[in-house]
Amino acid sequence: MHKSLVEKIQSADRCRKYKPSIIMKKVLVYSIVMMLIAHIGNAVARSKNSKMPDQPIKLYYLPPSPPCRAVMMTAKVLGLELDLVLTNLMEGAHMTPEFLKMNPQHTIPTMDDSGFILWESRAIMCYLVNAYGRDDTLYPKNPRQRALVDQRLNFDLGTLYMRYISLYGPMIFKGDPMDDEKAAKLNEAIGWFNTVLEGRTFVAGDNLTIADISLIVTFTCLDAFEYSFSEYENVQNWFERTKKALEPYGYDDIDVAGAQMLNSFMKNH
Ligand SMILES: N[C@@H](CCC(=O)N[C@@H](CS)C(=O)NCC(=O)O)C(=O)O
Repeated sequence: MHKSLVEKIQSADRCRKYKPSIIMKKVLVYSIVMMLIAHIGNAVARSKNSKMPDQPIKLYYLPPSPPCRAVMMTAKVLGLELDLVLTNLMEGAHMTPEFLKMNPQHTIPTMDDSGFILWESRAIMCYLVNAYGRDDTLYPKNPRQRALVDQRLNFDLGTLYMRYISLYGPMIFKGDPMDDEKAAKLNEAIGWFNTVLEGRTFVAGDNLTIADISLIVTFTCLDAFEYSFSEYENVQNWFERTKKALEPYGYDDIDVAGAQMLNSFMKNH
């Protein structure tokens, strides 16, 4: 059956009338589909490249604690969100059955990354870079470069921080006076560190690593306690450089603020 001329004209008119809007709809649907594809593509790329944890990492901490401050600044440099769980040592929050089940050594910082529990600040810092670092600059994969970072971390754990806490622990927590013999031991360690820094920008080379972050918290405390180390020129220059490098990553809010809390704690004894 042939359409009548009138019907043909009406049909053509309908086409003219609706064609632009159909095209617009198609363009709209196409754009939405393309946007969705791009969005999903970006999300996939993000999840592939940026290695972010599925949920914020829990960190049991207390603001003045030097090893907690080192972990918190490392997380900031890595762009990691932390779920900070205030753990009041003075109230025994680290001695509860739940805490001891997690960390029988009852120390902070303690980390819980979706059920993976870790303590010892330097081990946590290494883990965070290994697991979530976009690159390895903070903790190099090259065996010799990594060995230098490890050596500095071990020097901090076994020597520098030990001597610092042996001097300042009794002063902060018991109100003891300065012990000159312990101060001399601390100065000896600072002197070794001064020699290691000769000709270096940061402790293990040309760029900031977790060893700098671990070591600076001790010097931030000494600075807050007005313990002079300016005669160690390399240390003083490294301290200024590292402070600057960490300024965008909470140096003032995390490290200086925490050290000042310890200082007022000591003074109020
Ligand atoms: N070497 C450990 C030291 C941890 C540590 O001694 N933390 C203190 C607070 S700054 C603590 O938890 N003290 C409570 C306790 O030992 O019971 C680290 O770097 O994480």
